[in-house]
Amino acid sequence: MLDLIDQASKYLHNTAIVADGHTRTYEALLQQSSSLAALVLDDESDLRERRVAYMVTPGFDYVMVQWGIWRAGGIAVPLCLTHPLPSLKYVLEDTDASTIVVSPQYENILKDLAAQKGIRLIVLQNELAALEKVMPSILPERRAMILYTSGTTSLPKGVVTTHNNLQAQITSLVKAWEWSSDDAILNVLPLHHVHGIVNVNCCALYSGASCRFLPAFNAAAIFDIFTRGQVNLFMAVPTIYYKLIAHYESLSADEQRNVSAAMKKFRLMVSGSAALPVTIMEKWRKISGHVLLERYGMTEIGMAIGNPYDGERKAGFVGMPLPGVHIRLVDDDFHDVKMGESGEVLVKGENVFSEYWNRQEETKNSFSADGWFKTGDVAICENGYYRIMGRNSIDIIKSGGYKISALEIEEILRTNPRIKDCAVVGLENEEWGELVAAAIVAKENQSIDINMIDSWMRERMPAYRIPRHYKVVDELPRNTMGKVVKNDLKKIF
Ligand code: MCA
Ligand code: AMP
Repeated sequence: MLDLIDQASKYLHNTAIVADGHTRTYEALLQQSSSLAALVLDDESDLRERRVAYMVTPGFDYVMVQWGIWRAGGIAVPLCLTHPLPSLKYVLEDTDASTIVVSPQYENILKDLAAQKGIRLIVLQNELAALEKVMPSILPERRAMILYTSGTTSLPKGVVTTHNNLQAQITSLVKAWEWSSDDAILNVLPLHHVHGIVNVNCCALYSGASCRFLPAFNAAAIFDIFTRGQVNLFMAVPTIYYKLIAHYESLSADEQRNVSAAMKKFRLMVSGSAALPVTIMEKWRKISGHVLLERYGMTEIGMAIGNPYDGERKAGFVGMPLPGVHIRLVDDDFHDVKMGESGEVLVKGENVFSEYWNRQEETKNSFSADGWFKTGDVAICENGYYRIMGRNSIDIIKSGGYKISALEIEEILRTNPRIKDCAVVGLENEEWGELVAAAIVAKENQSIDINMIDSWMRERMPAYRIPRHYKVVDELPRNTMGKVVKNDLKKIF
């Protein structure tokens, strides 16, 4: 997103990143990302959209690598830091990555795989030596990033955004939420999804603001940063607000007073990635003095709808279309529904992604004939405010803010030699939004040990996708067509 990088020269001496006790300026980001670009380019002049994957801890190096890949003309593919090897392998193979950049602690995880596949592995050491190289000129239509999202297919799809898409996603939020160079935000979100990458990192850095990182989510460390007055903005998923409230309730009265007083000075607090329960919104208002700004987005479109920065933020609603984003609600025949009726959310605008990586057919099917992206989410609009009612597909689960495909988990479970059949559903849960649950039918003469299945799954999937409830059943509830009736299945848990 080269405009983002051009912007940095306006704020050379501002603090860009604070992480691991180090403070780094925009000047350092420009200088080091240029060296990284020269390093990945090697003897070439332009990466020409080659995919560069990176597994780098949140902080200066993460942003430096991302910017370096963009400056060299590559497509940035951030890897999840907690994915087990099979998931990482899938992304590297699907994108056909030519290079992987890693923080030293991830070298051992990827070294053999990289060697096997002939992928160049760059291990970040200390500061990069200054390398001079002329950077390629990059048109905004060029593809910039691939993020993986689970959907209604059994395998995750790579969502491709161009520099232009990212620019539109960032500028829409910078305008709507009045970002400025006086802002300072804390980022505790994973950096392989839009929420952490675009809404927090890119918006902050586009504005000349500073972005502070924690290595992982930790409620006590977050409140510590809040009470030191080090940030004035915070954005998170509902599960994080739930966990922060739980931690707050465990504090002494004095500590609570300190945290509350600090939070009252914030400029803005935002929730998104999953529906914000009204109970969490209300509790948070009591302890922080903030009415959370709830917004709605998706990997394919960035942010689309948000409650107003100035104006009423309605509990249970996600607000109005964000700047530059067009929204329609339609019925099954793609006709606009009447005001107050529910319909599928369609989105158009420069913010909308270009394609699913190497999946032409799925890309085509995800747009209407006249070019509107079909989100699969159902909403109604009342007095100009949109309310998300649910999703078209029961096979998409949202847990901890992560989108999870029930079909993907089923596919893996079915490869277990003891399992004959299975079905996965999401169960409503206050903390996680939904919890993943799996019903399993054993193969004849096989017994199922749930603990064994759990460990077996953990080698194959990240923790957030692991079923939290299992039930061994004789058969799955099916309709007359033989299809599993997932709503009936939910009742047996
Ligand atoms: C982790 N655990 C879970 C789950 N995840 N249990 C049930 N359901 C889950 N989903 C368990 C772990 O197995 C472990 O328990 C314990 O919780 C702690 O695990 P850990 O991985 O350390 O979890 P955490 O660090 O406490 O994570 C909670 C979290 C995380 C911080 C809320 O889930 C998170 O960062 N979520 C944000 C995801 C996000 O950014 N989504 C945006 C994508 P045990 O030891 O027993 O196993 S959506 C997006 O980008 C769109 C565009 C949008 O609209 O924003
Ligand atoms: P992802 O594909 O991981 O980006 O997740 C996008 C999905 O998260 C959307 O399609 C919605 O189903 C859901 N989502 C995001 N924000 C909200 C919100 N504020 N309320 C309800 N659902 C949301």
